[in-house]
Amino acid sequence: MDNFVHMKSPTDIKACIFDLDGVIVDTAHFHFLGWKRLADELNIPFTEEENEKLKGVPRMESLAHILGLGNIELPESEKRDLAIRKNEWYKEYIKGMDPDDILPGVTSFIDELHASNIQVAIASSSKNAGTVVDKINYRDKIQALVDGNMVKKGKPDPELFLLAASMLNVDPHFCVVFEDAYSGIEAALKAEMRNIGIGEPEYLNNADFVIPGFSKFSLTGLKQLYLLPV
Ligand code: B16
Ligand code: MG
Repeated sequence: MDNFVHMKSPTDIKACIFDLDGVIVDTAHFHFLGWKRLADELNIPFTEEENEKLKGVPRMESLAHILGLGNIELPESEKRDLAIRKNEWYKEYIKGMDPDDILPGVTSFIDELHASNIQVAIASSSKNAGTVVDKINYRDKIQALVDGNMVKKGKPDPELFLLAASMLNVDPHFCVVFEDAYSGIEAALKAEMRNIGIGEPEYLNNADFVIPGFSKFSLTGLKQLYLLPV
């Protein structure tokens, strides 16, 4: 934790920006299943631990990482075909999703933010983010959605988060990012936003703070972490 950054931070939170896959819903697991299936077909060893490095990372970069594990070099057209296959499997996996798939405590935390006039956005590297948001009926819960179709660079580049802040018309220093991916926390740090890792501290050692999930989390708890008045 870098206290110097926090001391410079404004004493207010005006917006919370949520990652989607692995934070609001457990689609991170479906991404893993898709990549694992592809890696198995290519005889590339690929574990859940290795997959941690791919969380938040855009599709083509994720594929390049997996091919690198197997020392496989392919022409662009073949890489595109493989990425399309993984994406078709992923779309199949998310087909049956509905609001019951929202992770525990997320909606009540977001409702609490709205009640305190804190704006809410989703910023996801995924080009499928809009589909997932529709499946869980979340359009009305957010003031902005930024996805992988809207930016040139995905996480760890800060572009997604900076675009979300500008769509909300909020200075990045007044934003808090919630992320399950190391690459996502990197993006938040580059955007100079406060950030909370969701998951295991072991994998999120770059985050300001790490929590296991939202079931026991509240706005008061968030403010206390940053020593803000409650
Ligand atoms: P797609 P997030 C990220 O979404 C996923 O974590 C990552 O595993 C995936 O490769 C990336 O989106 C691209 O997704 O292939 O659907 O465009 O975590 O930023 O919400
Ligand atoms: Mg994620």
